[in-house]
Amino acid sequence: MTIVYIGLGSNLGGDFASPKQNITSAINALAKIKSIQIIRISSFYESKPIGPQDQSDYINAVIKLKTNLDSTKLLNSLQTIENHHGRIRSQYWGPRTLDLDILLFGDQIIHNDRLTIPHTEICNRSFVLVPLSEIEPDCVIPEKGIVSDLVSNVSQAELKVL
Ligand code: 5RU
Ligand code: CA
Ligand code: CA
Repeated sequence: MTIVYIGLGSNLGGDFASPKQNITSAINALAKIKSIQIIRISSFYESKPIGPQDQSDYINAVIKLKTNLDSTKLLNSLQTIENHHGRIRSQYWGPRTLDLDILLFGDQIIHNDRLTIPHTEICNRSFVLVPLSEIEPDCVIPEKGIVSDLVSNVSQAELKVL
């Protein structure tokens, strides 16, 4: 079994859902997969978009799970869930109904066509570090450090707990 941390984000509703409902629905979809057990769920955080700013505010969260899937199979499952939530890839870094990122996959360092783990920007983004440190302050990010130390180096004023 591998311990995995997933970052969730949404800043678009669909016809029937809000960003917050998209995050909740994605967690429920993950919980239904037999080879995945959810261990912890952070609070939901609202923040202004970072990167391209001509889009709506985001809801972000982080979950901890256990799985016997390999990283590629887990990625396939995440992308299926993104697609079921109406994810359309139009503009890079543009608005999305659902974004599911593998932040950490055990202690593995993975570089292939589809995955870079640890997620490259994990230590610069408060909307990832703050929820991650809420559920796992002692978490070690390979080659970067301990989450509770990293979080003190990012500005988190703009993050609002829901
Ligand atoms: C450049 C800098 C591009 C930071 C991106 C999210 C970035 C976001 C999100 C918030 C993006 C990638 N802003 N901007 N939450 N994703 N608040 O999940 F993150 S686009
Ligand atoms: Ca992504
Ligand atoms: Ca992302």
